Amino acid sequence: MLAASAAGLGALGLGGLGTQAHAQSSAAAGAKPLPAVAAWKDPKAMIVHSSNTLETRRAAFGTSVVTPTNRLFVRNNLPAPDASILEHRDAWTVAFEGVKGPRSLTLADLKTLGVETVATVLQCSGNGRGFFPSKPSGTPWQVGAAGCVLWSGVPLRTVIHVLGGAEEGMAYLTGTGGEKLPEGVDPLTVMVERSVPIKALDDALLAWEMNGEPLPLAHGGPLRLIVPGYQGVNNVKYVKRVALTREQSRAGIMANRYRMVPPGGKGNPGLPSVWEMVVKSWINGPLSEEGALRAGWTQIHGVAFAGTREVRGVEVSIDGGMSWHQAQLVGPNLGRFAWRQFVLPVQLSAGTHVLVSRATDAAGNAQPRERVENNSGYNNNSWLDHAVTVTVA
Ligand SMILES: Nc1nc2c(c(=O)[nH]1)N[C@H]1C(S)=C(S)[C@@H](COP(=O)(O)O)O[C@H]1N2
Ligand SMILES: [Mo]
Repeated sequence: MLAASAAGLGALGLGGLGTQAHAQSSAAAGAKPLPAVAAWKDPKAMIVHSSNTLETRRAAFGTSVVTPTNRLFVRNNLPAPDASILEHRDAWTVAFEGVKGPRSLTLADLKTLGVETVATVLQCSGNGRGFFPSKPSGTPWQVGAAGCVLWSGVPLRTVIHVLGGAEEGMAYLTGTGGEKLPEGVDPLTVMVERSVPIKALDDALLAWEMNGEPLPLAHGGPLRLIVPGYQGVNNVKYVKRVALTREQSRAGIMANRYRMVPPGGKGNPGLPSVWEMVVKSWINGPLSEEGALRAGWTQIHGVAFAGTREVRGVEVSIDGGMSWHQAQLVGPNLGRFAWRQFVLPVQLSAGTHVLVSRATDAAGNAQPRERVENNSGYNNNSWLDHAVTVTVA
């Protein structure tokens, strides 16, 4: 019986499944070391761009929905605060402003108000920047400045309600990060303070837990503002102030940076900010960069998400986008802010194949073939840029 099934597997060309993982670990051998704040990450799963920028390898996303915390990317604009801020998590204090009863609350206070869990895609707006031929400055992320995370905390709308509700005329929700700012520079040029339209209050969470564990420092512990469906930068870590405001923050990270600046232009508050994420997908396997694949059946798989919208479907092409096949979404569905894994079983013949995926959201928006050119390489959802070329022996 055993012998028969082993022979069957051989006939299916399943002999070489171990090759990829092996080649991956040797590729990581010469890489930069993990920074202290993220020393606990899985080194084989990460690309270390710098001490403040770690990317998940394309081969490391797996086919489950949730991205394990030790494989999730890290992006810090400023060095993370001292680890001592986690010694007394419940004593962490947040100032609430722009409400009828403004005051500070501790994390212990917040924990008495409510608990909810939401799955969201956390993605840096520069994810896919590495595919821009214009080589914008900034980390050349490919696909790995993203992950799907379970966050637990109190809904922000509950806190605002307890504090008497919003003051009249407030248009934005503004979060401020708790980093210690370098001396001798204008705070506005370095502080992490982001504003999002106040409608984000419907879904926003103040989270103290991710993937079932207390928030690690690298991901914003002890407390983080989660704005489901919005680009990573809006999800302020070590949040120390939450304000409902009439205007957007004047901090450089809001006013001039993280804007969709046409090529050659300059950032200014009149240009679109990187807020809601756009429909996007990419293939995570099979990959042949670590050795040729065997001809025969394979399961093409990847991830798809659409910001605040549900993914309606994903099509996959094995000929670079000339013909398309409907992929199957793989469960469980963790809600419209999470990503969906998709799979398409195909038979690949010997030769070179260009695999691409194209997602469509619930409103009918399909992922475009081309990226939108912009100075900083934001919001890249071009299906062509995310193509995977595989060699089959
Ligand atoms: N306080 C604070 N929050 C922050 C940042 C930061 O530097 N400081 N970086 C932002 C950016 S640009 C991204 S992409 C995400 C990255 O989240 P992660 O490091 O948990 O993956 O956090 C956002 N929130
Ligand atoms: Mo980011």
